[in-house]
Amino acid sequence: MNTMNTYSVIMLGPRGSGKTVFLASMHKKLSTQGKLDFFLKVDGEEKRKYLNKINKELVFGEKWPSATQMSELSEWEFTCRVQAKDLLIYNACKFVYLDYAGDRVNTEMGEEDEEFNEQIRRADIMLILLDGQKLCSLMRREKFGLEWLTDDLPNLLNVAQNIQNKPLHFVISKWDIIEPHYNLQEIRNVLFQEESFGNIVRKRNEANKPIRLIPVSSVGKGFAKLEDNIMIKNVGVLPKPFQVEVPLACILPDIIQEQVDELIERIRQEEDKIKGIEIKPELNRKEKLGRFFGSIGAGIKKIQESLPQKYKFGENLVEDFIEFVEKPAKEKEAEAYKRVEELRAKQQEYISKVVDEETALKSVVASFQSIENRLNIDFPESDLSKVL
Ligand SMILES: Nc1nc2c(ncn2[C@@H]2O[C@H](COP(=O)(O)OP(=O)(O)O)[C@@H](O)[C@H]2O)c(=O)[nH]1
Ligand SMILES: [Mg+2]
Repeated sequence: MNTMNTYSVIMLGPRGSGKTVFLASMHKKLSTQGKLDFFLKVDGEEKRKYLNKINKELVFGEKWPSATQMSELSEWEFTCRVQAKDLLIYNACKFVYLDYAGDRVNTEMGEEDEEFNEQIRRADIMLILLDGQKLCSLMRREKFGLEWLTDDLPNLLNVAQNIQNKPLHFVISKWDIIEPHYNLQEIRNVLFQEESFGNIVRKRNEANKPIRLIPVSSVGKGFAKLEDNIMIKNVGVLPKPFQVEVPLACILPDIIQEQVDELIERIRQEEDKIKGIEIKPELNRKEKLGRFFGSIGAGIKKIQESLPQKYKFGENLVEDFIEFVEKPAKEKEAEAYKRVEELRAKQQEYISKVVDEETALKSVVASFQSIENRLNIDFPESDLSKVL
């Protein structure tokens, strides 16, 4: 019997945007036990070998890994694991990435593709890769970039609308190429110039749904350079993957937010119907819980009980989330600094208590929170949830 919690990620990006290299680099960084308290194991010998091969080509090959080798291998299952104090290894949960090859993201794709739509419905989160190389071109108002803005981006956003209320991550690939010239705020401003981007962000802001913009680099600074729009590897430089673990780490914190909010809203509507008490939607989460359950503590307990098994990570977490998410955007960065130590302590406490799958999951969620918190410090512009 396999009861491990599984979360599925639908990953979209046109051909060449960096999906395969990103997965290989994330796998490399997270499959060895390093500074992080958790690690990944890709399911299937063949897939493990494949990712390792891609990574080897990436690091040592004269050329980049070839793009076409793997159309049939589009589903990747990563088991997230923790080594406890007793050195035993426990599984915590599983992430399934569906790599949607670029060709599927085009104007013709849409309602007719039932299988794809079903996969979107079943997914817990959508990850959209924004090609950093194209973004760089766009910043320079070059043809490639403008084409990307007017063709690729609207197509991607078209598909993104179908994910509806689930968390949405825009991951900017090839950040190493952008970073010497532009910062995230500048990139964000340019994206907002595309109306459909602004619209999707606005809609999600109004509905209070998680949305992020996360820069990553599968190779890190100095590994490659762009010459006439061709990506060239510098000789003798080893890759230092940048933030490749961050999108993964933000999945569960964002799912928790979305689930908790959904529950609060459902309770609000029920209370409204049953008792005929009209509860103003603009009350904040804590105020609502207090009104419904007499106290915030009781509300949190109730929320924790009502969450589907797959999203139960402990009362502490629900409370933590409600505390933090209520902070006004301007206070969030300062708050993130304050939370570094607190989260580190929590992480240490949780890892010391790992004795089974359930406690392993709590422990990885605590690690994820630390990583997410670090993102809020390093890139406050990354959070698109309260911008418009
Ligand atoms: N500089 C840089 N180039 C990258 C990075 N990731 C991918 N690339 C380039 O983009 C190409 C396409 O990446 P790939 O993962 O095959 O794209 P996919 O078609 O989306 O799977 C690679 O061959 C590299 O030239 C990165 O992090 N930094
Ligand atoms: Mg690929």
